[in-house]
Amino acid sequence: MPSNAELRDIALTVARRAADLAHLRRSEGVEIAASKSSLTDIVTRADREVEHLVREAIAASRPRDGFLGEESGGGEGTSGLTWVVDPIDGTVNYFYGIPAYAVSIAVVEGDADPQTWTTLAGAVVNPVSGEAFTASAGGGARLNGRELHVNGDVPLELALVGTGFGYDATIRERQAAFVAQLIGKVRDVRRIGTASLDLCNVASGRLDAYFERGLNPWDHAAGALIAREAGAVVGGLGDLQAGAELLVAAPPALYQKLNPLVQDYYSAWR
Ligand code: LIP
Repeated sequence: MPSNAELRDIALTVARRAADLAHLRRSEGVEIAASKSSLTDIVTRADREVEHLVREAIAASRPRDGFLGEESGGGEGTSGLTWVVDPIDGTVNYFYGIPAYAVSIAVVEGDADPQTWTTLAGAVVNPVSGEAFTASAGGGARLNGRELHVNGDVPLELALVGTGFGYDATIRERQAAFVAQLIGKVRDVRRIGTASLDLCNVASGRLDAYFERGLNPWDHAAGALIAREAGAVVGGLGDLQAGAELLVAAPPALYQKLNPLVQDYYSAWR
């Protein structure tokens, strides 16, 4: 079994190659290939091409590992490891040319289920800025090789909080209703549109906290490890691990202040 650091280095090498391709395709113009859960939930030809590159590169390097990708689905392995990949997280930003999208690659031990997996390593690369966020379990988090640490404690009213919204309009309205309740209690809210970068922003102190309901496993697999290794608490709804039901990430003291507000709202969500 390779070390977590070796797995991190594989994730970073492949993520950088994928980011170069995503950036090139963006410069050539982006076409929508299809829509998924709703008309606004789009997939571009580049999403599919980038995921193919990632899947081929990982298969060459780690042929016995499993794979779970946003666009090409799952593939069982025999090694006990599974690579969890979002080829272009922040697809809408990518389509509009907003420079806040990322290649997110994580490797987990166990089933590809956020409730049971153990994340061993991950990399999140922003193709526009070239920023490469990485982490290995127990090995810390880095941005372009520089160690990352979350912000120190801030009172709730001075916290800059990131969040996001789903592709279903009815769900978006309910998520926005909570933001309307929260926004007067914190410094401000940011909706960047890319969960993996939101989690890296918590890790690097560019956000004090982040929460979102409705994320897919590939959206948060790498970013959650990077945030945790930088000192954040990353939790889910109630006793659940971070996942589709809810993800909350913040330094420990702020987590204790923010999480009860988010739990109160989302625990009543039916
Ligand atoms: C996106 C997430 C983001 C969320 C968006 C979308 P995608 O993932 O990263 O946090 O708010 O609605 O789900 O679809 O771009 O891979």
